[in-house]
Amino acid sequence: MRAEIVIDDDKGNGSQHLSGCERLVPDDEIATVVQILLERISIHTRGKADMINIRIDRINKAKICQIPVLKIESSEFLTIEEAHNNAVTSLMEFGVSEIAARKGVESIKNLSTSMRGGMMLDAITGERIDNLGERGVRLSHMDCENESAFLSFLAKSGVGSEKVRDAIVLASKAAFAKGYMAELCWSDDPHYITGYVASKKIYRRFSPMKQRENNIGGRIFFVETGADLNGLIDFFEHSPVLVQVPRE
Ligand code: PML
Repeated sequence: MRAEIVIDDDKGNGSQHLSGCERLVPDDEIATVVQILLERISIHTRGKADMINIRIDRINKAKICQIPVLKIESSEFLTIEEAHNNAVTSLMEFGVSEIAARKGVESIKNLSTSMRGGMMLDAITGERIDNLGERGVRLSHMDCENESAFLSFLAKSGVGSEKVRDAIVLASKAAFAKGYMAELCWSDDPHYITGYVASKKIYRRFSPMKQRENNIGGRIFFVETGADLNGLIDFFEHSPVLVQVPRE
């Protein structure tokens, strides 16, 4: 089963997506997992959400794909500019052109409001190639295969929060897609300034990617020129995956 919780903020002119989380679990764990996700959401919103949507879907177990977790690396820099430049260098190492990498950084910096999903850019030209507007492409149907093994893998890699857990599950799913080349992301959480660049093998964290108190963040997926975009979006949004950590 898939349990998803989404919180929205209704400002009177339609609702704005604030946050969400999901788990893929056997039927008998659904009630526990919904309770855990609700507690997590109430910590996040401190009870201020206008709307909390809980959605439970049945997933065909035979369709779930087991995929490997990305290797985690972390670097700290003195300035945002230095972190951005190093993120660009990493993107280039992962096959993205410099012009596309810089357009990716600028695309997030220039957002006037955070997007619910991510933008897809051609990895060579840096042109936006999806037509999903402000919604962007939103990855879902993903979880780690074994929560305690995953958390111990994260601890050994020197990271630990729920935010990082979810980002690594997401980046690992994205990296498994045909046509994907790399990802750039930083959070819209005003208290969180670490971001990352991911490739098909590595999740490389960079800090600081933005000023504290800045509540704008976003995701860019760099896509191989000529990739099957609809197939890629379908995989991102609908294919169930469980992320595995290396065996001890
Ligand atoms: C988000 O808030 O969705 C993005 C999380 C980025 C996590 C970066 C990290 O610390 O690894």
